[in-house]
Amino acid sequence: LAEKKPTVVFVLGGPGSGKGTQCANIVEHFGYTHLSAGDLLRAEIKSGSENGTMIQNMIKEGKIVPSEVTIKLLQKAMLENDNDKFLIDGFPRNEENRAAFEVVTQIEPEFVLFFACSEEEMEKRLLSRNQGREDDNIETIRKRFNVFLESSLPVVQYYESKGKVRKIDAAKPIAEVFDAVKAVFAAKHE
Ligand code: UP5
Ligand code: MG
Repeated sequence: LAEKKPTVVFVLGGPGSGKGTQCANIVEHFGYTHLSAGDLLRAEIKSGSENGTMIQNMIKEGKIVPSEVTIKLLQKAMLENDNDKFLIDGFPRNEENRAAFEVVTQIEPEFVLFFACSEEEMEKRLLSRNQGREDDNIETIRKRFNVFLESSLPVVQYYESKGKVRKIDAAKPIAEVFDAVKAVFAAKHE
């Protein structure tokens, strides 16, 4: 993977901030491949892998799955894809995730797209999503919010200190959020 030297953009933001929704738009307009760490973990549960039960229990509790597991899935997905630019959605979620990914892959993100949104709005979105996600119930949602504040926001702050964060107001309607996202990617291609 180090030889492939892909371009990576991390897409971060609280649960329900719109990461997946906006990644789909970015893929369409800018030719990235979207890798959602959460989707990869959920696929692992479905495939009946030996880690499946552990992953399922952690997601139900809103906890962060050990980085070896997630990084392996991300690496495999990048190696199996011919594209050289990836959106990594929902990872890294804590300092350990971040540091381990750098050491293992030798990849640093080009920048970090950060979707800022109030908990009130995110809660409303998650409770009305209706996609049958086992973590979209109010008890698990509260846990996810706590983990985000305690463990994931520090990762955003770390990248902020390196000047890599592109912060987006994600509380607006989907099309307006994407206008702001487009401006970030357009600036990159100038
Ligand atoms: N919606 C989206 N944008 C909207 C807008 N602007 N206005 C109004 N509605 C909007 O959107 C959520 C809902 O809101 C949708 O119904 C959408 O239509 C609507 P979505 O785009 O799905 O938001 P997203 O930020 O992707 O929300 P998601 O729930 O996927 O975020 P999480 O970060 O909670 O979930 P993820 O799948 O990344 O992780 C789930 C769990 O997996 C974690 O809690 C953790 O246990 C585990 N995990 C790890 O352990 N390690 C990892 O690296 C990754 C995950
Ligand atoms: Mg998502």
